[in-house]
Amino acid sequence: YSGERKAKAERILGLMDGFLKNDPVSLQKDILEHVEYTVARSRFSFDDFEAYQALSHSVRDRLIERWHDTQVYFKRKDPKRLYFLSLEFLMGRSLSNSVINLGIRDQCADALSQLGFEFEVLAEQEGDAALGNGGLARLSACQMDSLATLDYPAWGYGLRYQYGLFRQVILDGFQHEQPDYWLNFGNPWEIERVHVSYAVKFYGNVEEEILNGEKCKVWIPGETVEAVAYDNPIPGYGTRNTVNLRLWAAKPSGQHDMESYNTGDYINAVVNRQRAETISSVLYPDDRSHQGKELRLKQQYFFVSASLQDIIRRFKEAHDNFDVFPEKVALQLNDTHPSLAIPEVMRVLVDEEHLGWNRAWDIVCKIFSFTTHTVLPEGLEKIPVDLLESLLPRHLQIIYDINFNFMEELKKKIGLDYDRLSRMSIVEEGAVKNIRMANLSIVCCHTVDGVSRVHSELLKSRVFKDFYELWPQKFQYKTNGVTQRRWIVVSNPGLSALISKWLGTEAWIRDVDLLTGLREYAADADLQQEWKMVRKVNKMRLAEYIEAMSGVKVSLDAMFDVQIKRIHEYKRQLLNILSIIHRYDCIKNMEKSDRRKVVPRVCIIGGKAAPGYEIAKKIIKLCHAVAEKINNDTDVGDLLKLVFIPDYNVSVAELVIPGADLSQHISTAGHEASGTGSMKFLMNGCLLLATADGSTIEIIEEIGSDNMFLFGAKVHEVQALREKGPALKTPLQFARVVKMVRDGYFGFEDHFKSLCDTVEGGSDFYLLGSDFASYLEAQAAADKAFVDQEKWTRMSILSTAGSGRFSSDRTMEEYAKKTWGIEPCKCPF
Ligand code: 7GP
Repeated sequence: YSGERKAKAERILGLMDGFLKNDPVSLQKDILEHVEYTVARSRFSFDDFEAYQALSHSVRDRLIERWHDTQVYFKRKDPKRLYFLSLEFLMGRSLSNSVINLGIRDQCADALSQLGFEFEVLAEQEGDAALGNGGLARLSACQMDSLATLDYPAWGYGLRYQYGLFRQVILDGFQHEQPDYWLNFGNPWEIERVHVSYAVKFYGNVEEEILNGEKCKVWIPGETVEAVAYDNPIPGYGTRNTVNLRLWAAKPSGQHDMESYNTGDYINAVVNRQRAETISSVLYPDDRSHQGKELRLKQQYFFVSASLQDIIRRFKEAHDNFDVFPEKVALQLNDTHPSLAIPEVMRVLVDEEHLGWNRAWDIVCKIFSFTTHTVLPEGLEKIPVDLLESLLPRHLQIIYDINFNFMEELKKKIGLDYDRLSRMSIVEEGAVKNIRMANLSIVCCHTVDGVSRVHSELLKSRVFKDFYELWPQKFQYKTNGVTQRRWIVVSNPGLSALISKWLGTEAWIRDVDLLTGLREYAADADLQQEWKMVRKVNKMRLAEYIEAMSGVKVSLDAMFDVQIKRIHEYKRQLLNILSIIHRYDCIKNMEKSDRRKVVPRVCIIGGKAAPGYEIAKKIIKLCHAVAEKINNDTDVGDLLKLVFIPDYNVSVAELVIPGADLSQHISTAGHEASGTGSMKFLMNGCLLLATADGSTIEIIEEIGSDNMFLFGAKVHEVQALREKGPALKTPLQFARVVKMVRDGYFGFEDHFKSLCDTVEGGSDFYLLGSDFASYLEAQAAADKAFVDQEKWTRMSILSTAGSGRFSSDRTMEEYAKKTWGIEPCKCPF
């Protein structure tokens, strides 16, 4: 600064006490101030929740300081920025993660204990921010943590839903959904930006105008809604950099509809305006398909339009020529959900900035990249043309124009191969005409990423084969990763300390490849002893939770066997339950003397089913029915227990994963695009029971197949097995356990009939029957290994040691270099 501004800045600096201090006494003062002035309780009397609020505000103050410094620095340096557009972010809790990344965990704990509070107890007061469904959404959260830690100039953009993913309540074994009004008690981790708001338009019609002698299109919208920004600072670890996750909330527009006010119907006019807020009110709870819902489409456009207005405003503050846009902006589409950004950028550049179609198209082709997260055909979004025409008439025209040009170009390359042309067209003809959002994304993006190697192979050979043949250079993959900060340091502090002790450094928290250093101690008796101790403490914590949630007492000597993830037929929770029935059946039919050889198991299953997904809901009911029978059978006792953990979410995962001995990732090969739960278990030294699917194939390469329990058909075998259909051999044990369910051994036989029908009578699409025998063998191998605790512990240490490749730090570096072309921009203070 110079002149007057400089004098003002100096005066402000003179008034300041420097940055906020992080010693326990300063923290105590800050906490007490927030108790008095923010929470408005007396400093001399406040409870755990109020202490949590005051602590969070003290932490937030520190986040804001760093956030400001980072944003000012980015602005000054003006690097190419990454804008990560995602309709879902599954952040979970923020307190523990923030204090660890800020490096003030111990100071906070000290400060609190002197005030008579315990950090862990306060951390439990926080609810989850569950603004997403499953894998895709938690991946976005992990990636934000890595982007901040690696100093990348990145911004996340999404929607601030008022209701996150529904809460799962189990009544009589059935799933019921209840609203998650997570903002009830306020959210200290966000900053409302009342002045950062944009008008988002819908409906209306398109007119032609003559501007400077040229025809141009003008969209006359029929409805306007305001998007208001809420900023969520994301701190990096071991750096001052703190990036922003900006979430949009819908508010009634400031533009008044004078007509309705003047007609005297004041109340109705206000109520109508208020309806605008519904756009960001609720997250769609289905992670398979959301075909044809107007509100969903509105959500997509709302967040895309607001984000782009924000991005373009920031760009224009520093530049006046759009030709440098691709040097300053990378736009990442997290699946096709934000792909309306493509026609929106075209619309802004052509209709509002008057760049002309070709120049605008040239820019669009350089800025977008797209990652797909599924292989399921129902996961590929389609938008009915009718819907788009009424909601976004100008965007539909633009998509038609993009498609026309694409089809013309394609005809030149492949000739009049009409089948192929119609497969590749962005517009799907038929009884209902649709826009294929994946095709639109592939045509316009410079890179199409898969989330594991095998996923990418399937995209190239099946799902997007035609496109791969046309543009092989567009197709890449970056195997997913998760952040070790949350999934080891936050969730497993015991293991974290142990790793640092044996490696002699905490550097692995930023440089996770250092974990390989554990390999040389894998057989060390001292490490093994300490490793087992840490794991035992985690199991105790989990056992207490299980008892509190389900009333079932479990033995710590049993193998804790966990399958937690969304409930889907392809993820095969049913296969797991059927094998638990088999285990139960075997124990019941065993000589009493043989029972001594049985390895005791606690089978733990958790996950939500999409509200409209009937079969998935029946799987949950079956799990409860089987658990009821087994857990009340005193004859079986501790040899076998089955518990369903209700309302599975990020913070439950943080508790369960460190306490698991074995975890299951048993999707039918070729269906799990990547899988990221497996990586979290691996980092925590939990052994995997898995099929060779998604990223498991790459995990095998890192830790070796003898350190895990593999089974089942391979990706290339699945098709042939399916074609065999009813001729497929299934083992007798399989028929027996399915019959037990059918015959009402667990009650509710009418209810379970359609579930049994999905795996019998030639309709076993997910191949439970044909994989059953090898699944049981893998289960037996796991039992055998568990008996030899020395061997098991060695395998466990080697799992953690081999998990480095599955850090989202590695994934983000690959994206930065190969897809986005961005460089770190480290705030120097
Ligand atoms: C998931 C995939 O099912 C999972 O395999 C992958 O690990 C994860 O994304 C992260 O890439 N997909 C979703 O969660 C999802 O909603 C619909 O996909 C497009």
